[in-house]
Amino acid sequence: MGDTVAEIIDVVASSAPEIRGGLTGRRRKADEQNPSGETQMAADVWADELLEERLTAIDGVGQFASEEREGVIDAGEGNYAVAVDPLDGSSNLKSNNSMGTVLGIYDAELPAKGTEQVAATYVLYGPITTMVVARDDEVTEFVIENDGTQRTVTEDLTLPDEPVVYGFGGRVPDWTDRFADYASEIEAELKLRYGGAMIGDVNQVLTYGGVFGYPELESRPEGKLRLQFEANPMAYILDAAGGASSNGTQSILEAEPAGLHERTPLYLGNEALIERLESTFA
Ligand code: AHM
Ligand code: MG
Repeated sequence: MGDTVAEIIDVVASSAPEIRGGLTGRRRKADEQNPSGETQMAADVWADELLEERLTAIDGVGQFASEEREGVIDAGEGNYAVAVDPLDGSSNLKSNNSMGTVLGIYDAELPAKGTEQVAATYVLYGPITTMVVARDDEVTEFVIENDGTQRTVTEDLTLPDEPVVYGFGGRVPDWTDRFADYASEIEAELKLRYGGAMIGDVNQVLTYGGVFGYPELESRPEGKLRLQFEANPMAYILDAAGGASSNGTQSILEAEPAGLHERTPLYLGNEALIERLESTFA
């Protein structure tokens, strides 16, 4: 049997230049909403269809699920399930800022706990296209060339010990008191870097050390980001890079999923900063 996980990662890498290339003409809104009730961009729908077609064609893939579609697609006999956010941060298309593609590979039927992942990856469409892959507790960063070739830039990527940056989502008046308490401590210590796309914002934390949060909100205690498609893969990557994740009370990877499109507050970064968040919340 071939290496299905490697095949999945290769498909994401080889599709990245095409996804990026197709953004130009797809900055308009689509007429649809995704299952989370958000207006889709034409690029969201297109990237979703492209990845669905290619990933379900892999023999070892049994299930495909995406932030942009309601149910789980049955892809045949394969053992692995893939959960995708085809274009994370697509609201940044209008202002031409960074965005990404996120994917978790689960050795279980979806929805599944984060610990069921065997690998996770994200592509960052920044000034250059990079891809970060976590597998077997090791994180590697690649540059993806225009022809889809992967060139390794950092092997065994780990979070710097000394944290430097932070980025928190949501409107400040909508933050809960306990999150505002934590944020005011962090603001006094670290430097704000926030771009409004989780992939870009977490990639800065992975590069410089620090903390990212899309927190619980007064108006929405469950936060914004989705457990299966966004939180679990990013938590898996940060964990493999020596960092930590939390939903406020426990590791994201240990959270039991209640549904495919379930949202969760998400905090990621250096272990000490995540521990501090949990003790502020306790
Ligand atoms: P998306 O997957 O529909 O693009 O939504 C997720 C994005 C994240 O990238 C980002 O952290 C968050 O939404 C920002 O939300 P907001 O624009 O509400 O601050
Ligand atoms: Mg997203």
